[in-house]
Amino acid sequence: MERLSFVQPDSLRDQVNRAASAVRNSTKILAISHIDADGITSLAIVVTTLERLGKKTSWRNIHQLSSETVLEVKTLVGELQPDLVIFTDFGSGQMSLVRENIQGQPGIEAIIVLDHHIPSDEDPDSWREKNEQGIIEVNPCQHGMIGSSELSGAGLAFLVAYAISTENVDLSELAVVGATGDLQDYYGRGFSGLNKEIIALAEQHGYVKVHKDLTFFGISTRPLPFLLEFTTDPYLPGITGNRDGCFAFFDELGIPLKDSEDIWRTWADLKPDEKRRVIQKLIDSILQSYENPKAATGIIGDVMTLVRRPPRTELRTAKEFSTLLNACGRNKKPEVGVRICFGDLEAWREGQTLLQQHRANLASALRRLETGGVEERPGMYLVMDPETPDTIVGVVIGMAQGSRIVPTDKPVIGVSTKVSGEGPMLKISGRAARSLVKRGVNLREVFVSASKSLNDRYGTMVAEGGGHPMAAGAFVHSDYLKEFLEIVSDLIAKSLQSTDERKSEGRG
Ligand SMILES: [Mn+2]
Repeated sequence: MERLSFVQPDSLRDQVNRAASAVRNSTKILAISHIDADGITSLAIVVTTLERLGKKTSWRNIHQLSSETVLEVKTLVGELQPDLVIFTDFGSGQMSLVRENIQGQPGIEAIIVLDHHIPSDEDPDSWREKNEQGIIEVNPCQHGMIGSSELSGAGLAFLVAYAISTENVDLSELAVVGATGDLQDYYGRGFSGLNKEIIALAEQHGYVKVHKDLTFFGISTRPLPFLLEFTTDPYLPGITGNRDGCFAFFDELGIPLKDSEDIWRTWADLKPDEKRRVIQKLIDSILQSYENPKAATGIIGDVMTLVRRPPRTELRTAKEFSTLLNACGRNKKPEVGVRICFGDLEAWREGQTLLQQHRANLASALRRLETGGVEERPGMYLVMDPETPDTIVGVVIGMAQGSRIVPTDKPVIGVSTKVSGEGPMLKISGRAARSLVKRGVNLREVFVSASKSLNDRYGTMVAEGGGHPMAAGAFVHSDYLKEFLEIVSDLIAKSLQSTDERKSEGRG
């Protein structure tokens, strides 16, 4: 049986195989990827595969593929003279940049783009044309799949690796970590599509075990009381952020916090009966304080244990592994994350330090937000914090929404006015609750069309948007920020209003 027979439709499988043969035919490769956990794992999968093939490989993570950063890639191409350039976890939305700056550079025989974000080329069949031009674009969105939930960048990189050799099956672990980092399981509600197939393969080969368990962050590393203290999704009244409340919680249940050797117990150390009692009490407390009983459903879900990784470490569950990698990326050390994936112990230690810093940064940003850092506008809750670095603004607003510090009836838009690079571009992040997306709010479209109208108005590139309906981002020139936010607020307000009208018409 063909090893990739689970990859459907055939057109996608052919495209994966095409990428695999372009890799085999190359000699010197430059691999470029995004800095989040999915981008880091995608890159680690690609680089490991290339090194196993004995190819000369250089790699680099970049924050976002933009008109500025593509020039860095162009320079690298000039220096390294690769015959193949591989982009992972971005590229489909920046195809014109790739065409203009990378294609046709001396020595380049082929370009591979492995992406799962919505492509910028409107023609869904455009990948066929690009094959002829030496750009092999593999994107599940072009084959009838949903790129935000059915396949991650790392999953796609894994499919190519597996097409090259079944011995790369161990890399399925990293594919699971990448998909988890991109929240493709929708907060523990379960994986679908090719993600599910890859997980089944990883399970079958003994790399991953999926079981229903508490979905909170830190079930294999955090001492019990701190596990609850830092839980923000859902926000646990009287428990989240309340250390005494956490101790009292376990005290009331008569569950010891330390073992016989005086070592903190983690969730993974609890007996089944103890777990049941804790879960029951958590559900009771959520039901008491939330109008919607659904708030309690997300606390139990599929947990992916990486059974070959050391217990009581961040590498043991896909969720914590991906958080560790995200911490590296957000602290501008994505290469440390890639090296952690390679199994480098020193990098792992450095990553742990970055994770601690990252948590401290998040906590202080949330505290500022809670104490008056939110402005309500017609179409959004706006968070403009000069202290929050642009690398974490997206997570901060996501957590603020998850923990209901910011209401969910409108999207939350975050702006970091603290620019990390030299340039004048500011980073904007947006998050919309699932219920809003169901009602038709699409943040990606809003950011893309707001950028387009500004660019058209000024006849030059002042803004660039992209992402997913529920989580999107944009880069905007600082001089045009005010205008951009006004357009965004108007667009969202209109789309909320039109769904309200439809609703009331439906009722009448
Ligand atoms: Mn991704």
